[in-house]
Amino acid sequence: MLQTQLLDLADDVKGKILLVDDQPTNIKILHQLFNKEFDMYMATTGKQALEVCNNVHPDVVLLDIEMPGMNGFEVCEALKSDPRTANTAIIFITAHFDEEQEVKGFQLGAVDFIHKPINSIITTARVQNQFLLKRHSDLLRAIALQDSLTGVANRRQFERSLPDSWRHCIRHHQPMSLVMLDVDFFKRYNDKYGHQQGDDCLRSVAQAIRGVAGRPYDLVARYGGEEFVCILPDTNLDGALSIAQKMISAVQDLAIEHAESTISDSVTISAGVSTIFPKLDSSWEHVLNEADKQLYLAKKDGRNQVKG
Ligand code: GH3
Ligand code: MG
Ligand code: MG
Ligand code: MG
Ligand code: MG
Repeated sequence: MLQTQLLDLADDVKGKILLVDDQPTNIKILHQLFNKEFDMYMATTGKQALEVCNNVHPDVVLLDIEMPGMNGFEVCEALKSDPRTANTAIIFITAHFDEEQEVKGFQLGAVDFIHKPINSIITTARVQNQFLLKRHSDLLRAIALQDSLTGVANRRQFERSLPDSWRHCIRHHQPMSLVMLDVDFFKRYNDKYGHQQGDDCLRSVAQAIRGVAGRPYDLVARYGGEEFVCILPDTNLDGALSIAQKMISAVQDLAIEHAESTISDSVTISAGVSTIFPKLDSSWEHVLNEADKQLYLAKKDGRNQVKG
């Protein structure tokens, strides 16, 4: 997974540009400038722009300010406040220089302004610069926050995400669950099949676990060694137990031979679940310890099961 994600960021993969303007003639001019080099997407309203961003995740958005309904500033604000689209590079297109508007645009998180009438050389240079910056920061983020073996989030990303999910659940008065997962008898697996195959096994297990935690705000991270952790915002204990059980089944369905396991013919995992209604004065270390405790109980009770 990591490989494919990094490949997506390679220079030979086409970037994506979204053009947003209520006047199709403006879109047409910009389209002609970038059409050869980039995959192009178009929107004539703010609402449509948000839909396209959520679906295709463009690298750069060229955004008109004056539009009926949702204007460009509102679109920018919405994109920046959603973690899934917050990294999009937003360049405003304006009819003329207006200092107040530019200050506002930069404060909302835009990276640049382009003024009409469009100068093709300047516009192309600015968009290409922003596109390259975006790609490089995507690459750095992927390296810094992904586990290089399995492609899921690494522990650093887990530690960054946990307070965010915590705050989200406080704000929305929702429970938050954590699932700790650990591969059963993995030392024996390595001893029997070798470290290389052990690594392959961890990759497959990680993908199987991630395949289950599929909602946009769920996070699966490699916590260390053969342990994974999953943050499930807006999820109560029953929901989390059911997700953990699906993860256990998904790993069993991989049917990775494990001749040295005393509980199954194939690789299995155990899971511990902990749920809390986060409060400002409660600590998330407690939830983590509790999930760990439940995982220990699952191991003690025979493995290949969840406790919570
Ligand atoms: P239990 O069912 O109680 O969890 O037993 P276990 O053998 O899985 O647990 P233990 O903690 O004794 O061993 C974990 C093993 O995981 C030891 C270590 O060699 C292996 N391991 C940790 N990280 C990696 C890795 O990145 N690659 C490989 N191949 N093995 C790893
Ligand atoms: Mg307009
Ligand atoms: Mg372990
Ligand atoms: Mg252990
Ligand atoms: Mg283990």
